[in-house]
Order: sequence, then structure tokens, then C-alpha cells
Amino acid sequence: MNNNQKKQWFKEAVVYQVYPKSFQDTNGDGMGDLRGVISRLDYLKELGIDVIWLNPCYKNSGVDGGYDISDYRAIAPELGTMADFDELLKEAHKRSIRIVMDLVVNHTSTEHAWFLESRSSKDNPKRDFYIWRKPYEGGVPNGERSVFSGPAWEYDETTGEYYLHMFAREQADLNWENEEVRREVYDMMHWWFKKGIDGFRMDVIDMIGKPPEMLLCDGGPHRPSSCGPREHEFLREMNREVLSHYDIMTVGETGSVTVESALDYANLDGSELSMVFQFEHVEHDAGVDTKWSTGPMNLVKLKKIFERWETGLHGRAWNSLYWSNHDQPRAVSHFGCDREPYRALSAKMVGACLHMMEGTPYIYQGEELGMTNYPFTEVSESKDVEVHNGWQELVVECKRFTPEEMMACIRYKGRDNARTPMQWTAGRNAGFSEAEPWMPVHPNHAYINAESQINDPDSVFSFYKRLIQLRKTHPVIVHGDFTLLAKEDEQVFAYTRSYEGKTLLVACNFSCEDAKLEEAAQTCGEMLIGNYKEPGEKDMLRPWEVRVTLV
Ligand code: TEU
Ligand code: CA
Repeated sequence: MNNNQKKQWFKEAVVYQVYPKSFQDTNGDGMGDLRGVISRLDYLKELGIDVIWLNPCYKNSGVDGGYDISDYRAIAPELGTMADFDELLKEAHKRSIRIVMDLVVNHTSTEHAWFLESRSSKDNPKRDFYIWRKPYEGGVPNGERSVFSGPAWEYDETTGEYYLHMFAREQADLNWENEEVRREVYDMMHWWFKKGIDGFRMDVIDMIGKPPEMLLCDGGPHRPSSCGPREHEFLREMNREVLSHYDIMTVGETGSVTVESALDYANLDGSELSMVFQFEHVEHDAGVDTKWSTGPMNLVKLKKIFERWETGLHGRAWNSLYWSNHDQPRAVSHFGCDREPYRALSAKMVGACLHMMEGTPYIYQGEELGMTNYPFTEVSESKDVEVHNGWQELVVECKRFTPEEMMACIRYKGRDNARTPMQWTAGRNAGFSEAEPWMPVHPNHAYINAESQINDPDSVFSFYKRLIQLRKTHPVIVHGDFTLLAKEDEQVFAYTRSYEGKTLLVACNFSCEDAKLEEAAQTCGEMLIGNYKEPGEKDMLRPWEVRVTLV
């Protein structure tokens, strides 16, 4: 039996993502910490999730939410200690909850010891750990652009050369062509697995195999920067050397993945990763050449994206399902309607729409409460390097957006929407912290909070709980094939899943108006879950209604 046949648990699992800085503070410094995660494990157990994906909690330089790691084997002091981490792992395992860590190995912080050595001289043994190039005609080697705006090359005076950084200038890209780099990364991964962690979410893992053209010192233009010729070779090597030795799950964050390349990344023979994160659905409404846009979402386009992924991967590879994470706006604000009276209804609907598809569902902290985007009014309220760099480029330098336009984009798409503190109670600082929180608490915690939802059978929380239970009860949700219905309908997202003689019918109304259902999408069979109390008309969905039935 090969790897993935043995290890099927990741297909049945539901993952909950914890952004530790914003989850729960326990020592009164206004920032969430690992002890805070421990203190909320019973809440997560109650919700019924199987796996926690923990955003980076390693020592870092404070530039990009922990994605600028300066020591892979140390816990960030602001989040706690290694003893706290070990206890978290132990307490989670006691509750049969697995812990998946973030693996950020496309780049390190420029404060990492490897980089300090690398930059110190051209003949330092670690020089080649990073990607250094000579100037081209006195300037940058080529026109490669950072994901966070501006050139991807930073000049370093010590040796008069440029290093590559695909993200912030404090995040230098590692050179995966260097075998020693790979060796170091694999050792570090073994070290964490030996501690007993249950997997890795691999940050921008499609960028480790860089297309050689993008690194040419030729003054050339910005070129594709992901999934070069050695990408899959590196992942298969990592799999052989590390992953295949443990009973773990892996998910590759792969912004460039296509249905076709997913058949390599997440193939069912287990030779690379367990699953991928693809971006097409969350970016379906992105602006022409950047993420910044104000929507609107386009349901027909969105459905076609899901259809392509669901049918393309069925029986061949495995996918993740997510609406939101720490890089995305809130699910209900992006895909539902966060205005009353539709917020809770639509939060449930988008949840069911996603959880009934094929793939491993990810719930981002607060999504299970229907938490919403934050009403940012000033760019200075943002803590996000992506926002500030984007502002500098798009508003200040090239004046593509007026400040008002850019603020509207930030409210719609900014990553800080997902990073405001978790709303536990209606009380002070939403029960997140005794002290002034590092990010503002959303004023709507007065009525959107965990305390008021846990024991309310009609809450978004209780609805998510049932979605998770359904997955454990009906194999069709895990294994069924997918057929999209009503493809051109601009209000209704309806599909069926079929497996071993059972058919699941999911019908969702993505609008504030009633929606007519075509015959194939009309409710029949046993009602598994819905978000309205009163039964409705068979051929009509009410605003933001979802009905899931089984025959
Ligand atoms: O994100 C990768 C990525 O491609 C992001 O640029 C993403 O598209 C963007 O944040 C959307 O606004 C990962 C992490 O999830 C992110 O938090 C990090 O900032 C980034 O890598 C660098 O490590
Ligand atoms: Ca704290």
C-alpha cells in the first residue's frame, strides 16, 4: 500500500485555522499567544474540528505576520515558549485534535543567521543559500516584481549585489538549487515531526522551484516566478526524504496551481503533497493586474471555477476548500452579505455551499461565528505590509487609485479584515484580552460573539457544528462526484454529489431576492440541513437560503 492509501484521514478531516496573534491573549499584553490556543481547545472540540492549522509561531522579525522567520526552531517570544508549544501539542492530541504547522521555506527573514552570513561576503559558505545577482547596467538585475509591490531585488551595500525577495525586502528568498539549503530544511522538518506535529501547510511552495529566466541578469521584464522546471523534483525529494516517513498531512499553498499541475502536486499516489490550496475562486473578482479591487463577485464565473476543480480532480488528486484565511477578507463579507438581516443566514449558506463539495474544508477562526470585515477608514489603521506597500505604489507613486478608491479596496480585500481579534464575548475587548489589543476589535462583537452562539441552536456556530457532523455521517460528502446544475443562473449555486447510489443535492441562493429553482435543483428527499426554519416552496429559494437534501 502506498502512502496516501494508508493515510486517508486528511480527506475526512475538517481543519480549523488559528492565527495565534488574534485568537486569545492570556498574559495581558494585547496579543494572542499559544497558551490562549490551549485555553480554547475545548471550544474547538465542541465545534468538532479534527485539525488545527497554526499560522507561523516561530521567532520572526515582525514584518509580515510571522512569515519572516529568523529561527525555525524557536517560538516567537510574544507568543510563548517551546514548553507552551509542547503543552499545546499534548493537550490537542489528548482531545484527538491534530496540529499542522506553517512551513515557510521559500524565504527567511533577513535577520535569520543564514542570511546574516550570506550577506557578509561573497565567499561566505552560506553565500549561495540565497539568490544574489550583480547589478545590470548599474541597476536591478531585471524587472522582477515583489508580490508586495516594487522591485523583487534589493541592493545590499556590503557586497554590492542584489538579493531576491518575492515578498517584503526583509524576506529573502532561499536558493533551493543549493542542495545544502534543502538538507537544512529537511532536517528542520524532521525535528518538528519528531516532536509529534501532524503536518505542514507549506507557504508559497510553488515558488521554491524558480524558473531560471526570472533570475537572469539581463534587464528583462517581470516574468512568471512560480513552478519552474525543478519544482516537482524538489517536492518529490522532500517527500522521499521527510514526508513519507510520517503519518501526516501536507497542504501546499500554490497560488499558481492549475487543475493540471494539481495532478502532480496533490496526486493520489502520495508522491508529493496531500492537497493544494488553489486561489482561483478567491481571486475571481481581483483587479486587472493586482489583488486590489472592490468586486463585485460574479457567481457564474465562481461556479465554473469550482466545477473545473471539482470535476478535474475527482479520483485523481485532492483539493482544499476554503473561503477565507489570514490573507483573505471574511467569508460572509466577500461571498455572502454581511448586512442585517442577512448576515447569519448568508454565513450559514456560504458555509454549507463549501462544506458539501469534495475536498478538505478549512474554517478560518471566527468564520464559524459569521465574523465580518472591519470598517477601516484610514490606511494608518492597517498593520499589513501588503497594504502599506500597495498604497505607496498605487496611490502615492503611480496614482492609479485615489485614496478613497484604495480605502474601498482595503475594506473589501485587505488582509487585516481577517486579523482583528477573535470575538469571544460581548464584553470588553470581546474577551480577547484584558489589555488594549494589537489590532482593533470589531465593534460588532456586541452581538457577534462565541458566548452568545455556543448554546443557541440557530446560531452560525451550531450550523457549522452540524456541517462538520454531516461530513462524518455521510460518505457521499467526502467521496461523491460533482455535477453543477443551473450553470448560467446568476443567483443560484446548485450541484449534486453522487456516491454508491446516494445523491446529495445542494441548492444555494447567493442573492437578497427569491430565486427560482430549475427542476433538477428542486428539493426532494431527506432534508439534511437548511438555514430557514419554515419549509419553503419546492421550486423557490428565499434570500440567501441553502437546502441540502439526500436521496
Ligand atoms: O501568501 C502567499 C501569497 O501569495 C500572498 O501574496 C497572498 O496572495 C496575498 O497575501 C493575498 O493578499 C503567503 C502567506 O499566506 C502570507 O500571509 C504571506 O504574507 C506570504 O505567503 C509571504 O510569506
Ligand atoms: Ca499575549
